Amino acid sequence: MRPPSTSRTGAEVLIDQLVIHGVRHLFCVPGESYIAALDALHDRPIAVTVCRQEGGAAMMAEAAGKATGRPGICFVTRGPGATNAASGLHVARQDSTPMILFVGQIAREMREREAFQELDYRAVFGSIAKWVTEIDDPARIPELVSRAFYTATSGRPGPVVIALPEDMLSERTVTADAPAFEPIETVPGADAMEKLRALLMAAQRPLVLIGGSRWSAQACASLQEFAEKFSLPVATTFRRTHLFDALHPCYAGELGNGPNPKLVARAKAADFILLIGGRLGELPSQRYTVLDIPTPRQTFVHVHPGAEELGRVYRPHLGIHGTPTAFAAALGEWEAPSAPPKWRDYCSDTHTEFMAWTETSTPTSGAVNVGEIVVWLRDTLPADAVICNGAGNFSLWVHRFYRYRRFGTQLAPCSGSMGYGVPAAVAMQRLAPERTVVAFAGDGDFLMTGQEFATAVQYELPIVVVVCDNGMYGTIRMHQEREYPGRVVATRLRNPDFAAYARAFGGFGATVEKTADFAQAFDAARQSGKPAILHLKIDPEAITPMTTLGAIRQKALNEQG
Ligand SMILES: Cc1ncc(C[n+]2csc(CCOP(=O)(O)OP(=O)(O)O)c2C)c(N)n1
Ligand SMILES: [Mg+2]
Repeated sequence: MRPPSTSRTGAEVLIDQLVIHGVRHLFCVPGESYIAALDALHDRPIAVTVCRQEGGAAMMAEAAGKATGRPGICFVTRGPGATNAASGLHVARQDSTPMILFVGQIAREMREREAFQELDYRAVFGSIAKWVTEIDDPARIPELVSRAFYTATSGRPGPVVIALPEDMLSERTVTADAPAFEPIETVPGADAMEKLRALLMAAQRPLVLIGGSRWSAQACASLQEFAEKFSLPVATTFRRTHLFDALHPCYAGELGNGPNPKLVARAKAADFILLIGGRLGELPSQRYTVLDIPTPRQTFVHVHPGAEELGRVYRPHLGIHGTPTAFAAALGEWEAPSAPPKWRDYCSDTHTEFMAWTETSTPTSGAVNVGEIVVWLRDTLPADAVICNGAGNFSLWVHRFYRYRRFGTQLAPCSGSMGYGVPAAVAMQRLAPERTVVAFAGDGDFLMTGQEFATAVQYELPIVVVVCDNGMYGTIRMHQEREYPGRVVATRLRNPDFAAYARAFGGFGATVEKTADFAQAFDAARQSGKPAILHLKIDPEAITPMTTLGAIRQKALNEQG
């Protein structure tokens, strides 16, 4: 840390603080508004990833935050840079991910004239971010940046936005650094843990649901041990599948989009639900049908790191304010029950149902079956491979068949944001060059941030992007056929040759027209050592693992009479 007597620019103070807070990577699109901060990065130990669009940069920072539990850092320029970054900021908000977005701002003396690209960031990001501020005085950078790290990581994590007036960054100041932040645990009280045990032991059909953020490999292991001791079925919520080993005999499956109907039935029939870390939002709650609002009919215990989340939607019978990490550690201290719990068979039946649901892909229309490809990858990839994806029906096959086995092997937007897979993969591979990183994307999904493939090429990141091309915004077409059968508007897509796109960017590209050709294409992609795109030609009829587009349309037409 610098002694307080050394004079530095605001930008130098800022970047020194980031180093002190443990930042090793940041993601950005440059702008003249924060050129001084870029200069301060020139000789400081932070790896900079320059991106092609701020939405991609912000999603990369969000993914880094999700993967590490520490704030992902993004730098963008004012007005257009900041508004482009909003897409990644929103993922951080909905997914409870710590993230800090730094935005270059016009010089202080020009404020309130709507100077070039001037925006009022407090107003613009007020309902997305946990906190928005603008730093006027370079001497206060240590204080406000420290607060940003605490705010982004504490309670329910989320995004923070800090605007940096250009002239403030180049002003010299004498100020002392703030020490490194320490994420704060909220530890559940012994009282609450005792009450929980009594409620659990009175149950007949208990179910544990886990989700949200603030987990760790250690917490997942402790929770797994607890589930084992008590023979408890554990389901993960939408896109939090990596929190529990899919092959563990207590795993019940993912309560998400397109879930196993048997799991939904079990959740609805449970007489005791222990929800740890998540909010049970619209998708995992199956459009708010699993728990009644405000008073669930099941005995409902809610454990959440954000005090304001407890009782916000569902009134818990017992609310426990605690981080999943601290709560899992507390569960780890529990003695096993004196006799095998009465729900032991119910637990193993639930796991058997999960295994049957995910064992082999369902038949689909066309020559490429995404489910079979996912099954092949799950049997082939190392256990620590990271699977990334964005939003679209293609992801139904990924989530259903992959069987994530380890903490940190999934990067997917609970917020349902298209375009997430490629930037998440770029960020992950940048953070962990030794790991295998695969991104699944739809044809619509891919081109929302597909230009970040150039970032993968620039940094020589050998990600493999699997583009599931069905020539449409399939999810929306599915809804269209359901609600307005046969009336297709704005969902057809005329696509480029995605393999040629990859090659044009300097990567590896291959087209896959039959399921059986995938393995060879994947191996060739890995052997090339380059970022790769595998372009899968999907029959548009193959709209979900369960049905075809034609069947959906016919059903809707029949219903209309
Ligand atoms: C940023 C964003 N814009 C729009 C949507 C609405 N939306 C959800 S899925 C979808 C279509 C996805 O198409 P594609 O990526 O081709 O996947 P498919 O459903 O065809 O498999 C759209 C437009 C969204 N979720 N996110
Ligand atoms: Mg599509």
